[in-house]
Amino acid sequence: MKVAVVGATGLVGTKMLQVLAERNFPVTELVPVASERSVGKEVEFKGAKYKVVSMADGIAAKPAVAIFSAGGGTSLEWAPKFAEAGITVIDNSSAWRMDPTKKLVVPEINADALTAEDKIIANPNCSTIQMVVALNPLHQQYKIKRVVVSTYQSVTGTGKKAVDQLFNERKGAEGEMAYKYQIDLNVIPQIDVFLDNGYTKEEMKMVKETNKIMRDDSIKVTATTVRIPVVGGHSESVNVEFENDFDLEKVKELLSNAPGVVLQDDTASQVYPMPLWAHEKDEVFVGRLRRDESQPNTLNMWIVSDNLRKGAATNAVQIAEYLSGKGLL
Ligand code: 2RA
Repeated sequence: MKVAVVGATGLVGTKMLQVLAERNFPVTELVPVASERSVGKEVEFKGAKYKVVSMADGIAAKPAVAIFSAGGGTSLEWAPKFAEAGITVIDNSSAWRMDPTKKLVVPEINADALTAEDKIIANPNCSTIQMVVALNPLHQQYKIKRVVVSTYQSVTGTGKKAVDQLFNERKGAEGEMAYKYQIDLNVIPQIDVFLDNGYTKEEMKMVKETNKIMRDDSIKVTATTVRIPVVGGHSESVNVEFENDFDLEKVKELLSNAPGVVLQDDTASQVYPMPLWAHEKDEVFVGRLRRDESQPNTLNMWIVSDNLRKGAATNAVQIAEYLSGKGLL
């Protein structure tokens, strides 16, 4: 299958190539696409070098699927052009996520909604993906009423410039700033821009995307999203109130058997999810499971995942795998 990766030279695009290769997605020809200033650069895929082409040449190459990670503006402009040419777009930007005519997909939860007519498919925000993968099996069993989440997000979620800022600061070197403030030895309680309601855009993504992916607008979500000087993945402290009471052992069993989830919950041995361990892994790691003793039917959990993998590249490639497996491409 001919596969285009749009935004192939960025942090997520590079990870897309790595994940496509690792998972042995049946790529017969790779079409790396990027903005004009990257055209002609080379990217590596399965040991071979490929020249980056322009958007127009990417469409002309007629791939079956194009995985976009090129920012919202580019996606708004170009995804419809790819789709009109019959190419299925899986888009990692926020451009189409809340469009009611587009599906927002986490394969473990709602891939069954996909049809051959879906030509632009949205990949959710990283912090939302890892949370819903862990919440969905519990929602099926106990029905979630409300979620209170605080995140501890890796600088890789911002991109290469932010990773460089962190390591420059650590070395004491001058460099460009991705954030308004120093990130090393700091915590920044702002991810993306502030909205009129006082929340950030990232926080409201966690609210709205959760409802859409889990196909249940009755789930109430409130979020505080925070940037920390870490590169391995995003961590989340999640407090979940259920309609029904739960048994903690049964919760552990449900999570152990849930697709894409790894239970890492052995407090006696001080084993719990950490970005250091989640880095370069495709799963969502869950631990620190305990009853919230301050109110009934409420659980505390700690969720960690590599945001560039399950939070971006892996989820997008899994969507492509689903489409390919069902003959929808
Ligand atoms: C972040 N959620 O971590 C974003 C990336 N999509 O900033």
